[in-house]
Amino acid sequence: MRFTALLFDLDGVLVDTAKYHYIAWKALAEELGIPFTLKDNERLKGVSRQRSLDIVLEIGGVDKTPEEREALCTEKNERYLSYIRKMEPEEILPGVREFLTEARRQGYKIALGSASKNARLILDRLELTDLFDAIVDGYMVTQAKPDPEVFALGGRLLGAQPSQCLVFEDSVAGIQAAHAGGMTAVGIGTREDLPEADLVLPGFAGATMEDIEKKLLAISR
Ligand code: B16
Ligand code: MG
Repeated sequence: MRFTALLFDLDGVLVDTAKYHYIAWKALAEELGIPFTLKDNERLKGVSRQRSLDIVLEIGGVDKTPEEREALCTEKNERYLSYIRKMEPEEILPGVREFLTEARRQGYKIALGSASKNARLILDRLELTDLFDAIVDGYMVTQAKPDPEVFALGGRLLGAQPSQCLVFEDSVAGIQAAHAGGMTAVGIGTREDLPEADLVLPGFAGATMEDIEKKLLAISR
């Protein structure tokens, strides 16, 4: 076993919260008279709440004071939370629970590495919290991906060296963060979207760590 620690991004890897972020940002953008599309929403993935608001305001060419920005972030988050509080375990992406359960059984340590300040609430709603040895969320880091901070802290909390850490990520910035931290990155999505990933999987349905380790070993030879 080359890897001892598995680090998971949340949105887009374990669950699709992007759709709730989209509904909440779109409602806010509409109030401000800013057009906001699903394509625009792609730019917010993996990005912090404050930076997401900056992007929305940039799209509309709208300027706001720091106080107004703070209030808008709060408003967006309240709307987002109204959906998150109603999430059900059925919303976990296919194969994720089985993959985490089996990896734990095999002795891998597991951490979350998310930019979201709502990460703990989401894991609780999905009844996934008990499967994690460590949780790093948006409250615990100051630098956003592609800075490696979120994964470096996760690896440390699991007692693993970077070379022993395998990161699962759906965003380009997240893959770059893993690499900047000296870790190996599995992209969840398509090779076209994640060209820098060491390996790409469409999702966790049918995935096993044996298979992933074997494929990564073959590539590194
Ligand atoms: P919150 P991840 C990220 O989660 C989302 O992809 C991103 O769209 C969001 O703005 C960010 O969390 C902050 O979320 O407003 O809940 O603090 O992909 O890093 O798990
Ligand atoms: Mg993500």
